[in-house]
Amino acid sequence: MSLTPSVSSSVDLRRIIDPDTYFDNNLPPTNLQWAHDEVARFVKSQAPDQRIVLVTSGGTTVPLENNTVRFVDNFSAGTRGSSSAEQFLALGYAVIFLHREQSLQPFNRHYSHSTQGMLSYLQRATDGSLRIKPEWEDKMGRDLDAYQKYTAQDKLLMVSFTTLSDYLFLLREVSLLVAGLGPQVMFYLAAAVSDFFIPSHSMSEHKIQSAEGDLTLRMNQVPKFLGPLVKNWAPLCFIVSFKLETDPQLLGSKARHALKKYGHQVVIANMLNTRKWQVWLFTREEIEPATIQIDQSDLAAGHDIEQDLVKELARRHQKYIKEAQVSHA
Ligand code: PAZ
Repeated sequence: MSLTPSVSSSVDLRRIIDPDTYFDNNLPPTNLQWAHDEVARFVKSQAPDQRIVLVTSGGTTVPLENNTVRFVDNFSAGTRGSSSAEQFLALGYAVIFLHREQSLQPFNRHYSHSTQGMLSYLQRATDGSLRIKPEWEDKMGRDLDAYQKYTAQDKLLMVSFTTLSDYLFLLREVSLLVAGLGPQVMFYLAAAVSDFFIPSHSMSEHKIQSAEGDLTLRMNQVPKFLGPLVKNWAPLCFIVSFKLETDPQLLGSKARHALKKYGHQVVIANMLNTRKWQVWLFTREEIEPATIQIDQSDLAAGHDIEQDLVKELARRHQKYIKEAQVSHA
């Protein structure tokens, strides 16, 4: 069975992959209005000079059927995003955490996806009560305290997505709500967003039937939303995008190409297999990228590369805010 888009005219096809018309041709997520209200409330509750970061995290799914039984997914667990959110909070940022549902979340991330499961952290005490195992008490206590502190201070807002379409609608909504704050807002776009999708009207309505034989999928290219984000939705904000490759020959040129094409502030380049201990930070101003690297032994001892990466980005963001203030004065 072929899922080749049913539209025959190339004019129609161009309309579908145009970022401006994407939102007219695809359905918004059910939590869009909730997200709008919550983000508006969250932004309003912050002090006027509060630095805010939108962290996107985890992978988008691409449904194959409108009544979705099957979908295309990707590898991202949300490690980068959830760890980075913790680091941003520690540096005083208010964090909007736009994440894939069920992916890793700040502070919870060490326990929720443990290979042994949640129960491996617990034991029965002699009096029959349920206790955290002594070896986990300190770490869990610290994570619990941090999570409760930031939540009580209204510094962490979680918004979830599942599909590519959910993600794009929510990204636009949040961008438009925070854009008015200008330079004090950072976008940290670590989510692994699909490059290909099947437009809603080209998808099989119901579960694809195996009785019809082999399945051939034809997917359209996802419109490049970094362009509208940088130019129209949040032109004054500090925007950090990510570039992931598996072929080292491509990484640098693609990172530079993105900076040139979209004109935003930073591209973080990483390779699939080394992303947890090595990233490169590209800007338009610097000819050579800055390398951020940790020892693999540090990683094993609990030092995440995001500590160094986020610290460096926060430093550059502060400079960006200062420069914007000077040029505004
Ligand atoms: O979620 P994770 O920690 O396993 O992976 C992080 C990442 C590789 C998805 C991120 O660093 C990244 O590069 N995001 C952008 C991917 C892209 O090029 O679309």
